[in-house]
Amino acid sequence: MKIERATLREIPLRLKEFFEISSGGSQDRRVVLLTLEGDGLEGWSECVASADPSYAYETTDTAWHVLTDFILPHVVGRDFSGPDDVLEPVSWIRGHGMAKAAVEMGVWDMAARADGVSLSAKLGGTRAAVPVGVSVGLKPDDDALHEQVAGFLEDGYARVKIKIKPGRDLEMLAGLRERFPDVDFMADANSAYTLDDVERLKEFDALDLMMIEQPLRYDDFLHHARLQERIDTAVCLDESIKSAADTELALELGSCRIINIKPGRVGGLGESRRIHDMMRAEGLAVWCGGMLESGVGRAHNVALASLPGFTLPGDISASTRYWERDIVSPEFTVSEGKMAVPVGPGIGVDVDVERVEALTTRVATFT
Ligand code: OSB
Ligand code: MG
Repeated sequence: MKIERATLREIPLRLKEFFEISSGGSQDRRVVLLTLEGDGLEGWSECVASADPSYAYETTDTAWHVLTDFILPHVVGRDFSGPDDVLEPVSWIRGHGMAKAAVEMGVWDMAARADGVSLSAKLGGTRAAVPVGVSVGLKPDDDALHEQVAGFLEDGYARVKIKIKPGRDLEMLAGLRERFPDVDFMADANSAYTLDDVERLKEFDALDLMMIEQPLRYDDFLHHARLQERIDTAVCLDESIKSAADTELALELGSCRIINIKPGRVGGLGESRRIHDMMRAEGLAVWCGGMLESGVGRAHNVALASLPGFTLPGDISASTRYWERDIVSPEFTVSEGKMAVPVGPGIGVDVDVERVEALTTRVATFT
């Protein structure tokens, strides 16, 4: 294969609602889209970096810089065999997994189209529809939270993830549990706690949560292991896991029982699949996280989530949960807790290229 042309674009997309987590928040997403062309094929992907470095060190601007100054100049025009080796010329670049993942994922789309199969099939997906949940941001008060949760349950989501932080945790979750006794809830702290909070975190055990996601520091494996020893609720790691090697460390130490896999965070779909395989071999569950993607990133996520080990509902919500209007058609929908996996070639949805071009605030092209 060869990438003859790469086009990187940034478009602004406004979420329907401000999305707040313990480490920050956003409403105006700066979406970076990559289009690859070669061998008469096209590949689309999205770089999931956020505008600010509150979730990860990468940002829209660092990703743009690393993609345009270091990655794309080294991969465009070179021969490679597929997604597994396209990034070989830039293996010397440390970190910047979200920037790298954009290229790797675009090549997965190209490779699937080359075979005339869906991205799901190309990855080894086994399911036509995947269970999906929704992630609920921090709300100023319980009334607003209960109202939003009730609405999402009406929409049919299979589980509801609640963002928490000190001051908005135990009592808030207990109120939800009382009002919705049978709902599958989980909590995501985005690193808002320390091991000193273990007594409080232990009290979460009474709430019958599916898991608690990333309670401690974004780079801490040891304390997560100490915490998991002391609480019954399963610890799920998000921010901490940036590679299969991190997964090995977490498994060795017992830092978690569940992993939220985001292909951008771990450097691509190939690494996502390796993490999936490692967890599956241990009999542990994974699920696909989200980064408030447009329909392009969502298409990659839903294809990944069709692999057999993604047994827990992902943060893969309907297009209408995020946007007034998505940039792909058909838009992604949820019915009875599931999202259909596109069956067309590659990502299986059409990008509204005209609208994307009209929205583009900056563009870089490589030939
Ligand atoms: O921690 O999973 C997270 C969004 C941005 C950054 C981090 C996270 C999230 C979400 C949203 O929870 C998931 C989604 O895309 O719906
Ligand atoms: Mg998370």
